Amino acid sequence: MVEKVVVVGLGYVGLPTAALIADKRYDVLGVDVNAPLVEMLQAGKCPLGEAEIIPVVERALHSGQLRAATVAEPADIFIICVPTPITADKRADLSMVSKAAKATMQHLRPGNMVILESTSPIGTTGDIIAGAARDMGLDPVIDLDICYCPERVFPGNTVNEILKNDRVVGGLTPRAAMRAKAFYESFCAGKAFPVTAAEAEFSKLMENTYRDVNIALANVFAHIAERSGIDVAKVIEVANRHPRVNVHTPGPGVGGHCIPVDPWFLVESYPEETSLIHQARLINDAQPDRLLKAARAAGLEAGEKVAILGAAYRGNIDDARDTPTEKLIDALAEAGIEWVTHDPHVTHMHIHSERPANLTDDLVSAVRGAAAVFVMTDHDAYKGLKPMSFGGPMPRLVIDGRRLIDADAFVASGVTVIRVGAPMVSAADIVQKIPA
Ligand code: SAJ
Repeated sequence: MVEKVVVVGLGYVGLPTAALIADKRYDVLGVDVNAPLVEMLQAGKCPLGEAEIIPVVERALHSGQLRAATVAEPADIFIICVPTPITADKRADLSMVSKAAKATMQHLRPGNMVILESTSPIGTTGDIIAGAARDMGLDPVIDLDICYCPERVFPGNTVNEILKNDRVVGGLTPRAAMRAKAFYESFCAGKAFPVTAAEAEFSKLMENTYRDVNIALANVFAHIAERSGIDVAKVIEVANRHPRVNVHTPGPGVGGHCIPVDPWFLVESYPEETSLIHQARLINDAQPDRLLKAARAAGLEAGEKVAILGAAYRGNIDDARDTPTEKLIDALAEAGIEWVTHDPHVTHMHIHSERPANLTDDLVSAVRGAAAVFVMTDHDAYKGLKPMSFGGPMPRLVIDGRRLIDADAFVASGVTVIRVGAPMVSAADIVQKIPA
């Protein structure tokens, strides 16, 4: 018998997951409260821009194995993939999980499996999902198999990551965990590791917090290097030759919908145990402001214009959610400096403060008249960037948050270059180094 799966939440994770499950000949219904999105899917079109996702989603839609609707239906398996953002005061906002749980529960029957994939504080599956089941008169342990199975998707490589990564499958009961393991292994090549739901919730938060703290450590190493006149990149390269060392890459801050958010879930629930995690968050969040302070110290003034290269939070993707560029824009606005943002991939960007991003995909017009250029995203388009790409008069300053540009060429063109984790270099420094 073909099992029916309902996926609630058709975003960056839910939609490709639904399509890949449909590809394995499950009967899949994707549900989302966003009516225009559902209409687009009903018309056979994929709303996501990632090249590998589009054919998978459109094939699933055209075959009829994947349908889309704004309301759920009875099914065998329910997967909840809705966002779990943080509030302005850094608390987990689980309202969408609660709403999705309630909407799902109306269709639940004994024997169903319910899986939460959204990143959540420890205990959420037991509290919210099992709680909603109880409210419907179902016993969450006897009548249902309730699980927490976190996604591990790296945007830009979504399809591969869903299909190939190992999974952690947490059950409220051992039976639920083993059922989830069989389900994920039926459409993923990766292995699924059964644990409890709380262990799986903690694992997801641990994975992303591990990354955030390591990036913060790399940023602190960069600060030390800037103070001591040493190039951190060179030191990281040799330090990483140690077999048990893997220093991460310092940068302009940490963006995306996960890493800057998830550690706060631990900080909120365990304030006394998480001073290291809290501090790492603050260090990473302060990076854009640090770059601006360095530029101000090098002479950037209020009333001047700057160009920001990169809106995306990471290289070669069109995703600008919680990007460090947003924090830079806010800091620029507060300093009375004007900005234009260039990005070859991002076409729209939501800024919480509602400030305009002034986005363009034309590099020459973006840098025209700019006193300084900030490199914020590691897009391939910026690798080895040379002065001639600016096509006109040079800015006084380039602040390279990603260590991407051809710094020597810019300095040779009279530009002062500030790089994360390296001493500032100006044309005057080079002249001084020329032996008499
Ligand atoms: N970054 C650095 N230095 C580094 C690595 C990253 O500054 O050494 C920055 C990036 O530029 C970016 C931010 O950190 O702004 C986050 O980037 P990321 O490479 O950690 O990628 P995400 O946020 O797209 O994906 C992460 C992944 N988690 C881990 O690698 C532990 C992914 O597997 C998760 O599925 C995803 O979070 C998620 O959805 O939770």
